[in-house]
Amino acid sequence: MDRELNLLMKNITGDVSAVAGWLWQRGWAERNAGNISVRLAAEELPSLPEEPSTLLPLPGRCESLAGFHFLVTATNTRMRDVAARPLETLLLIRISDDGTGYQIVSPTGETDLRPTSEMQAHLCIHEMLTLRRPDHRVVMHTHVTELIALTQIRELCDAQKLNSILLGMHPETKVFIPDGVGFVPYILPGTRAIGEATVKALEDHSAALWEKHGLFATGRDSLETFDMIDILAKSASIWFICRSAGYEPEGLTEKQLNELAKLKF
Ligand code: 2HA
Ligand code: ZN
Repeated sequence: MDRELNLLMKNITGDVSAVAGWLWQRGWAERNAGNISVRLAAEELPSLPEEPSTLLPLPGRCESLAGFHFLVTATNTRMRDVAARPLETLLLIRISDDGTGYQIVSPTGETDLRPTSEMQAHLCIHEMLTLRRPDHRVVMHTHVTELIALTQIRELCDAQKLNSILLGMHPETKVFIPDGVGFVPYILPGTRAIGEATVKALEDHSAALWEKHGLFATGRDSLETFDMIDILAKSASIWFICRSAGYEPEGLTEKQLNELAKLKF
């Protein structure tokens, strides 16, 4: 591999591979569960050699992302392998100038690796983020057991009900995820329809919970995005622990939540 490209890949894959390992260790990434994409900033991409590589079709047109580079987990990749072998499991791609296709920049040469099966959702979300929240460059999807379990309870399948639980279980949740999560009713994964529904849910939230499937979260970097997922999982665990012990958790009061809303970090 070209020396400059190799160095670039080492720099940009470090945090993603660390987080991939944590997702696996936390039990939120069974088999090939989960996927991560990062929109790269121009300054992260020192003049890469213009190697002609095959133009591959994107699942849907996304003109507003034309020319952007993304680091993205390959389909059928295990998070534990992303942690152990990032250069063999992460793709660096460039969206074509007309937004209909992409080229694989790394690895160089012929490769069977292709972007995540949830690429549609990732691209739809990145399109929305570049317009509404351009500092959020990371999109992370993972199967957080505790959060999925909440969506197996029909009466909780509603953003307001989920947030009244999640925000009330621990002060940190209100402080770091003040708007809580959006909710996406069950839709077949890997489709544009679920991508569009997720974009809608993420317009007012930094995370969206897919019914009976998992979480999509966005953030400025991989570590911040992981932290948010971790905090949400903690809240859900506290709720289940109280319920399993036979008690209805009290939750923080309105006054306590209002106080926390004013805290600055
Ligand atoms: O990447 O998690 O939703 C595998 C999945 C699909
Ligand atoms: Zn999934």
